[in-house]
Amino acid sequence: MTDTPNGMTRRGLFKGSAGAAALAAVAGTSGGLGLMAAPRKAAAAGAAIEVAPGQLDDYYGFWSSGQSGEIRIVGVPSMRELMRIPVFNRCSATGWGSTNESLKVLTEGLLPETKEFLAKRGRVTYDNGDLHHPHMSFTEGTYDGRYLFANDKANTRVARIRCDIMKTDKIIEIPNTSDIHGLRPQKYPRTGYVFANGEHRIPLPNDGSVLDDPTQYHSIFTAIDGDTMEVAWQVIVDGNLDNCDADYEGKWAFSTCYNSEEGVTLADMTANEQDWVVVFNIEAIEAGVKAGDFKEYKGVKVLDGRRGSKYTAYIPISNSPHGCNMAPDKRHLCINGKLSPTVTVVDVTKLPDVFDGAEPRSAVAAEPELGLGPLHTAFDGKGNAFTTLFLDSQMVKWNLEDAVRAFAGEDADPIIEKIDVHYQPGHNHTTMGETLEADGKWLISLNKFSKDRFLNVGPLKPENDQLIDISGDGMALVHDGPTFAEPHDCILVRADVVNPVSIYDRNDPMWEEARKQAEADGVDLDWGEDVIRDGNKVRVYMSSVAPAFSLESFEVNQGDEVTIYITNMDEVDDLTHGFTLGNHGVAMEIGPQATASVTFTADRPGVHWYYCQWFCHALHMEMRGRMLVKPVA
Ligand code: RUQ
Ligand code: CUA
Repeated sequence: MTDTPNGMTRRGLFKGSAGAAALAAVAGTSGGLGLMAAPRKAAAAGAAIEVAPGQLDDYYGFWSSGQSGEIRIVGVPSMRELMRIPVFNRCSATGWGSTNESLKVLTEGLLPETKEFLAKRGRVTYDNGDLHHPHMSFTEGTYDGRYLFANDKANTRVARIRCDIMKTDKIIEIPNTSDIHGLRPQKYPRTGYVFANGEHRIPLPNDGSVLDDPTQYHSIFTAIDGDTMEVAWQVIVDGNLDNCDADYEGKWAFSTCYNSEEGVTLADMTANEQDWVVVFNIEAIEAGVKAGDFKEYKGVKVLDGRRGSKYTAYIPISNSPHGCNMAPDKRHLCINGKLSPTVTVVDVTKLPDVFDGAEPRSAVAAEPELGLGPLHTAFDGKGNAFTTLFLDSQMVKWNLEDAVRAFAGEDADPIIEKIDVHYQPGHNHTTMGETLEADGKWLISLNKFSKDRFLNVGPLKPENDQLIDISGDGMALVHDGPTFAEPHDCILVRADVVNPVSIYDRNDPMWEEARKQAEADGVDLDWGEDVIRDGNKVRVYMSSVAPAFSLESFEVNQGDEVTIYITNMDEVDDLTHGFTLGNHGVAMEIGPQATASVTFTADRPGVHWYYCQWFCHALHMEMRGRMLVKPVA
């Protein structure tokens, strides 16, 4: 243990109800809560990891990006960033947020009152998102390569990304709750449900009739049907909801609560010595839905899961738990203490007894003291766990069975090794670590601060994602990877599980509306080049084959609402074209064999060039044409 200047042990500071006050005090004297642990030298200098040019990575990493609102695909172990998938953000390159196809995804799932709120401001959707948790769909306890799901904490949404084309295909806003944080797919028998936590408590309904009476605020747990992307049911809970996970038998879902106090200020929220993990009994909830034991709010079946309900159990956990991670041994759920130096291990085989009235803490199988600020835990599939220690800036490797034996009073030390990470780790993740196929090869530490690790780029510094080799007995840090704001979380998926296409299927549902419109206009969407006038609406159809658009010019009148449909008829791997219309704020990607469309008002008389912005050919610069806008006299 390390002594603080005032002589208290640092570990002692975070025990008990004085934790929050102590945190605040330390933050005040050392220039920030995050940086209290002095940087130390890396413990194990591993061999540099090298993936030779042209050699492929073994794993797809799917990285979230927090307030950037997108998902990033990173090759592991090379840590090369391979692609970005726009989700809740706008994208200048691909036109996500301005093409008709993306606007359909970004608008169709919004609640009516949100559409109205935005319309009054001349907007159709939000421009930002806060994407924390990307997770893949499961079949029988492991990834199945169909979809990714992700939350938007900023605007209470959940998105689905198709892994065949790596594009977002559905976004829904979750009613009756506020600020979706924890998100996990059901692991068994399949996804199935996608579980989503409303973190911040709000009144239900939140219509202004209740304002400053926090006793009437609620947090709500939501189950979304991952196939239809509709809300299946919701459960009201006591306290709040932070992170969540699901078991490997399809029986339970779990969420951490750091605000059992149901407070609205920092002091309120950290007052209690204990908070809890709430266990959702899926079978009981489904029976309750069938039996009509719910109230409907905004068309959603909402069940009451507050204490005493048959749908939930509340297991006390030391002050303000955060991460919630189910081990691939199918048995142990790890709840990370945050303000407590412990990880609480719940034995899920004991949960039926708890629902039958056994004392909730009787399900606790271990509670190892690991270090300061445990936030998230990952697994190697060999019985070991890796927990991030935010305040210690360390990764700790420990053994689950030894922790259980120590808790039972046997002479066992679960801690195997600690290494320094740089600095202040949040999430970590192991290869296939949240599945039954956890393979114990690599571990990622997503560090919130990079400080002195890279060239100074100004006051805003990158985060630092570190790669750790866990294939041997110990941990070896092998790579530092700076990242832009702010990869909260990632998953590492074996490459053979993910099989994206290289060329679109002409029948892809993404451009269904364009297909219907072309049919109504009697135009061949594939090869047609037509200008259809429909009142002051003008629809322009053209195809692109390197290095030319099939229309070298078209003419419209000032004030026309113009929709451009472009089909890329190239059938060649990696031959994406673009369409950028000068001085109109219009740009979009058109992948091989895809159709994309964009609508704008042609209000600037004159000649406007459009060009392809994807370097596609030696004559790429010449791949352009003119829009002639005739002034209205
Ligand atoms: S949880 S702060 Cu992923 Cu650590 Cu969002
Ligand atoms: Cu097509 Cu550049």
